[in-house]
Amino acid sequence: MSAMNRKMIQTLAETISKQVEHFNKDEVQCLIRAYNVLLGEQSVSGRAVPGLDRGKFRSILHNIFGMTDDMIMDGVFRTFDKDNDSFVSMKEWIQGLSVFLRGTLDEKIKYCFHVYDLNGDNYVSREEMFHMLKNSLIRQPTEEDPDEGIKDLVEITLKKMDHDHDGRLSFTDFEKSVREENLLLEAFGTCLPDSTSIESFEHQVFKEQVEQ
Ligand SMILES: [Ca+2]
Ligand SMILES: [Ca+2]
Repeated sequence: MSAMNRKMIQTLAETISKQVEHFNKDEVQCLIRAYNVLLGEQSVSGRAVPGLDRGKFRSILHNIFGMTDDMIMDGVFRTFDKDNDSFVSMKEWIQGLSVFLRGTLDEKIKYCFHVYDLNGDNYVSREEMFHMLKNSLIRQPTEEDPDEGIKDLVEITLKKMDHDHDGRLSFTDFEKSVREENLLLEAFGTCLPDSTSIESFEHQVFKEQVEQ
């Protein structure tokens, strides 16, 4: 497997930077290099791989961005993997990071909704809310039926967010709720990085730009 040369990276960065909102050409070059390093670690066998697989991607989310919730990390993977081929390609990586690191509120609302819609039917159902909240809350060992508390929380959340009262959240319900109350953006689990991890990731990846 030959390393990509400088010229190739420049050409690629030129193309990709036109397709992403929040990175300039130099930043895209840095992100391509970082991607190749991460991918290189994966292809120890010497065979070319079509992208970052789920396991590798999850370890990046965990190690770099401090995520721990498997269900949420799978959702983030699904959201990055736009063509649904079970790999995050270079372009998907850069487009995904554009929202993940620097997205506008609009972009983040779409992103979070997609993460939370576990089965991809364009609704966040009672069951999906239950699974995610159950996963993210620490249970009280003294409670007789700990699921009851989570069921109550699902109903409270629905009451607040289900504007058309059909017992599930459509994108419109979700968007409206988050606009009214921004804290609801990550209502069902942390799926965006905090500012400290964004800063340290960007610092590490983009510092090469300065050193060159
Ligand atoms: Ca893909
Ligand atoms: Ca769903």
